[in-house]
Amino acid sequence: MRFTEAQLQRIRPLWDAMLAHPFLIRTRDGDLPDRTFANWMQQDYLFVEAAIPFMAALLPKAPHAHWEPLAGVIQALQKELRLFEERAAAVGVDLRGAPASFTCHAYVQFLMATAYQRPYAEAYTVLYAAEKAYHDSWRVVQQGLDPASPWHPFVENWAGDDFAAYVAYLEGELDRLAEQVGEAERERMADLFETTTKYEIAFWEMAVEGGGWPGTEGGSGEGVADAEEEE
Ligand code: MP5
Repeated sequence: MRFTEAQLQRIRPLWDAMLAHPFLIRTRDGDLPDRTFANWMQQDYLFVEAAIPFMAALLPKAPHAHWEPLAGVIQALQKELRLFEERAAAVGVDLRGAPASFTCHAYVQFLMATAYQRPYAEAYTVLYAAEKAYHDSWRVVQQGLDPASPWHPFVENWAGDDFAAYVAYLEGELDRLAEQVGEAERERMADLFETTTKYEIAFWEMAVEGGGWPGTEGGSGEGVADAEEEE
């Protein structure tokens, strides 16, 4: 069985829990408070910004055949930042209005540590898992979100055909890399696949619950903002 297929099968309950997260379901159903969505926008903007140095750190480890595709990803990330900025301006969200949440900070540190400390196949596993997670997650939102919603451009970005083709490409390459390594290395790749999925769940959770740090009061998530909005 292909590596990616085996991993998705192995962690199916975790993957399904991610896809059933209330952030996605409530966004799909048009019933998520705007403040909660804005919280995700602010944090994901910081995440996407940090994904650029992550990709750049992968380049020196990559086979030559991956240079052009990886450079293309960096360009796509720049375009994605413009999408956030355009949407934020349209709905009056200040993308620099909040510091990185504990979860965003931790996830970004995990990305960078993986890129710098781990072999290419392991770091590439994290890239694939994060991109596949976003593709599948936004496809859930796609199955119901009003096309007139201000959030629809995000659906088009991650659930659309171009992104699907990119994820399929990453999947094929990751399966090839996994065939070329030994069993111990494949196990480390499998571990990172699972850890990345857990970070993805934590990210949706943070968007809903707020971006507080241990030892500080709450955050700017639903727990705090909802009370005001829904009164
Ligand atoms: C992605 C993202 C997708 N934007 N945010 C998180 C928390 N996980 C995955 O990555 P990209 O680079 O925006 O396509």
